[in-house]
Amino acid sequence: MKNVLVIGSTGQIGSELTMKIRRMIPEGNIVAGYIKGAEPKGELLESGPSAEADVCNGSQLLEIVKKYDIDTIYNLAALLSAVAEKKPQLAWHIQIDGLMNILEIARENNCAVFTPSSIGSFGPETPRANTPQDTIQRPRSMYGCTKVATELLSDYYFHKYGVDTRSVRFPGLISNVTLPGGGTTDYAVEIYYAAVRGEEFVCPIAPGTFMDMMYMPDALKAAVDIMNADPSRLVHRNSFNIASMSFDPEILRAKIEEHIPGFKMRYEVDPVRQAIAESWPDKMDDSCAREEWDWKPSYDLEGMTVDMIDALRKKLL
Ligand code: AKB
Repeated sequence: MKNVLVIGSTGQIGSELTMKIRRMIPEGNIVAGYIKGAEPKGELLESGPSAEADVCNGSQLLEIVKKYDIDTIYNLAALLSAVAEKKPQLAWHIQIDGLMNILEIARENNCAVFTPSSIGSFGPETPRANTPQDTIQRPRSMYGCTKVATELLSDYYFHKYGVDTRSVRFPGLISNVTLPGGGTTDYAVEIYYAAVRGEEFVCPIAPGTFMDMMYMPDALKAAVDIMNADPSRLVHRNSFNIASMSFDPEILRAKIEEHIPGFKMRYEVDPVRQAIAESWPDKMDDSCAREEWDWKPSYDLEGMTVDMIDALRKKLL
């Protein structure tokens, strides 16, 4: 990995991943790819090259790959689960037609490709506890359908054409730089913003609904480590279960209240998000990632909560 294109560089993951890779490879061309209306600003704009990179525009992507001699593409363009239920055709177009554009460019230009999958690739028939690496994947959401297709297409390009595709199944990601937009797990980010602002939080997910979650620094480490992993050790490719913590809204509320006494939360359950959440694993088994590329998270719920509150106090107050 030397010259990298991050597609979706201004999103929740991209804004932090681009900066991390720029710090890791200061001599490389680390291009912040964006779409119109979501242009990079501030440090992201000033610390390296940026370019309009719409996944649905193959010739635009090809031009960037040639101009910057790109060898690795992080494809972070996606509509998240709740939004994808409102715009299923658009979600398919971005997530699958866009992926095909990227994989074809990667095949012709010898690029490695990371396209994240998600806990959303599982469905109601999947075992919810210690969800195995290789198991039933029959999601009922459009987001899930695109994530299963992403895993299959990425493996197809590896087996048929030798394209170096690798990825992970991200849990819900909690971060303090860029807000997520339109996901089922967004509540676990928004709750911290409300708590630090001293506001009551209205939770769209019902008590007792457990989902896998992860703090952004661990997610970024996974995204980098999987692409740097020794390929001879990889039995799997698309995509690895990775896990670090699992909680329901009550456990999260109680943990935040330990640090912000008096924090209040009430429930207004969103039926679309709740149905999706109930079809997702409680906790994935990530032993294959641990064995094949030494995956190990650093943050638990306590460590993340301390860091989130500290970062948000500096940002918001
Ligand atoms: C979502 O909630 O849609 C995403 C995800 C878990 O993939 N955060």
